[in-house]
Amino acid sequence: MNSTTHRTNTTRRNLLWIAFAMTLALVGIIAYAATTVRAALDTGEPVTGVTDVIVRDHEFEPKAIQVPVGTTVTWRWEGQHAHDVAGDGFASDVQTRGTFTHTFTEAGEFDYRCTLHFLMRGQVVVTET
Ligand SMILES: [Cu+2]
Repeated sequence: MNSTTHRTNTTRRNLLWIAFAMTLALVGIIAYAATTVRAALDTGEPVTGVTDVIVRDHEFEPKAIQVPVGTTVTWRWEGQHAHDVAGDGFASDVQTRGTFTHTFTEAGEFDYRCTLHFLMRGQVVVTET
């Protein structure tokens, strides 16, 4: 093996290690991102006894509430950035302050989101009285 061949082999081995390490790092980043996104999209158990939802940067608090039919839910903007509330049959303006209200007249699970921020998700569970 002459020195040029040796250098080429060493370079190739180094490149393979770098590719391997980068692949491992990429897999780790993807796994972490998937876990983070899944956690963010999960609105969890709905909170009862609450009709106000705070619109923060960048989440709804609480993420999920449970209210009886006929309840008017109020969203209050408290963040610095613009957000909206968009669900099936209800939608606020994109706004940075103020409130938005919607009265739920039918039972069901109403998912909503902020159309500007993919991970901002919320849910209103409306129960029969
Ligand atoms: Cu938003």
